[in-house]
Amino acid sequence: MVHAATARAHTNIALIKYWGKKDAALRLPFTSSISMTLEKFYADTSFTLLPSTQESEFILDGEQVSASAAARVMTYVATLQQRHGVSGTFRIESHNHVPISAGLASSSSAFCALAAAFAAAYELDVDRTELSRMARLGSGSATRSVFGGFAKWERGHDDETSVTRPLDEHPSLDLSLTAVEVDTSPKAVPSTVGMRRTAETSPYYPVWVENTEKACGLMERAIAAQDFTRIGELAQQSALDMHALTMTARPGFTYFQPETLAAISTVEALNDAGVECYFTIDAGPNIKVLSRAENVEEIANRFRAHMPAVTLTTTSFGPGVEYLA
Ligand code: 2P0
Repeated sequence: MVHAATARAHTNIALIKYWGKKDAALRLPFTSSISMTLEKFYADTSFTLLPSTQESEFILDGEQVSASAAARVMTYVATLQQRHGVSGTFRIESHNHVPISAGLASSSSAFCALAAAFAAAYELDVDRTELSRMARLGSGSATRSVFGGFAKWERGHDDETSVTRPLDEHPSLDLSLTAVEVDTSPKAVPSTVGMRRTAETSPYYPVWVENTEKACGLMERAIAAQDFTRIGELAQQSALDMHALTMTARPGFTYFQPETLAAISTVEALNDAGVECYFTIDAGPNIKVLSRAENVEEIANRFRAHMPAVTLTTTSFGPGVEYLA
């Protein structure tokens, strides 16, 4: 028995977005989604089995997490234990290397690293497909962080078939992502809540599902062709579709802030000036700009001039989940 393991998982950004579950308990999505795993942002998580006299604990960035705040993680581990026929108390120790200032969600890296550390600590015989299934149960987006480069979460139709597969783990494509943080205040509508409301109430939801499945097919082709322009166009459209959809929920809502629109205008101005770039936006007001590496400096300069308050972080493709110990 190994008793302890540490895993590193990188965050990913969806280029074709996941926005809605048809089965909340199993986190089965209505649509497939396609992502890019990011190099600079990751979580390192250790899972250690404890003697039965000790209680389970969760330590995040050096601080003990309160029972109520740790409830989602503890429930998740209990689910994994039950599914894999293992038991015992444990300590989870996680270090998040996702700067708050990047405005990137950390749940994808957090739950992926935890699933991997759990599997190794219990010496479970799981391949990466099975790991993607385990990560999915913690957070939908976490399933895609099992693989590096480009990955596709196939929506499937049940627990067995809703898994992630790599599209290109080591892309040679010249693609940079610049995270533009315009606002760090907490989200008014958490993504789990927002996607549920949208799927349950938007009259346009069936159109979203149909379009997103088509967009996945087109994105797969664009990735295979290493077509930067097509990848950027499709990613931007998927983000716009998702954010348009939230406004059509009942009641409608938006993650956009005035600065989000200013940032979109800045991307448009860059394109007008001949700098080809595209944006994507997750469940928050911050935008991420997709560009070629040679244009990163000019993009940063334009943002600093137009929006001096923003924080910028640039990265590119990251690897899949890996073990540190
Ligand atoms: C995505 N997002 O595809 C989409 C696009 C945000 C916008 O997945 O409820 O933390 O835990 O499955 O994965 C964020 O939601 O949601 C997300 P749950 P998750 O990346």
